[in-house]
Amino acid sequence: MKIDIIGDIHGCYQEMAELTAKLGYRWDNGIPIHPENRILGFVGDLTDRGPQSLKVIELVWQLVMQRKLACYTPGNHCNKLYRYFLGNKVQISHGLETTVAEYKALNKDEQQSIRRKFIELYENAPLYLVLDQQRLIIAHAGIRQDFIGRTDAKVKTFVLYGDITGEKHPDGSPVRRDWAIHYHGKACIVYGHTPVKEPRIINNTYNIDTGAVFGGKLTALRYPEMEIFSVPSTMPYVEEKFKHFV
Ligand SMILES: [Mn+2]
Repeated sequence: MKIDIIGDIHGCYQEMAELTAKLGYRWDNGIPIHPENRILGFVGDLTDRGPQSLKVIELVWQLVMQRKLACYTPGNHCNKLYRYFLGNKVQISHGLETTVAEYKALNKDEQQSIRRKFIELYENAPLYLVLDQQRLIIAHAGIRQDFIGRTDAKVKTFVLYGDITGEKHPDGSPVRRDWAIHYHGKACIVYGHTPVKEPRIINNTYNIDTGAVFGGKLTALRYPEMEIFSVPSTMPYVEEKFKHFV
């Protein structure tokens, strides 16, 4: 299987379009198509904070549900937006406010259309993707080796939020353990969720969330070649959002 896996987009549609062009996809009728049968993969967190979240949903829905040219697994922001669209009471914060503002600016028919598409995309997505005869796993915040194959609540929390301890840093952000340094599995794990300045590659795990929405870059991993492609972000740079590993 030949797949180009794209990190957390968070509404950065323009960067995503540029990145697919850099990867050799040709935009035909508003859809990126690779001349050599490659597909796209999305690690989740399509929306929130960035300028064009709904356009990203529309495109990923078309690629995954209509054209079967991509695979997608949800992130924590996707999960929250899904609950919002179901009518659940969720806090409109941490970037969801931008997606909701875009949504509210639409007319009723457009609202219904994007809401249905996102619900369909989300409900058809696995908690994490197991691809290429289990040699490749795509999980939003990563996955522990012993969780692979499981889909219970504990695993759901892990793949959406990472290895959280329940504690918080002084700035209110959750404390996350560094699961990747303990990973020794054979499968390659591609994930995002924690913005890093450069892709973090350790023990066959690839964090490709290079903070596009915080002014970093949008990154793709070309599999199985394991080549990295990035485009710079147009968003203002927010240094404190990037995690530095020692
Ligand atoms: Mn996330």
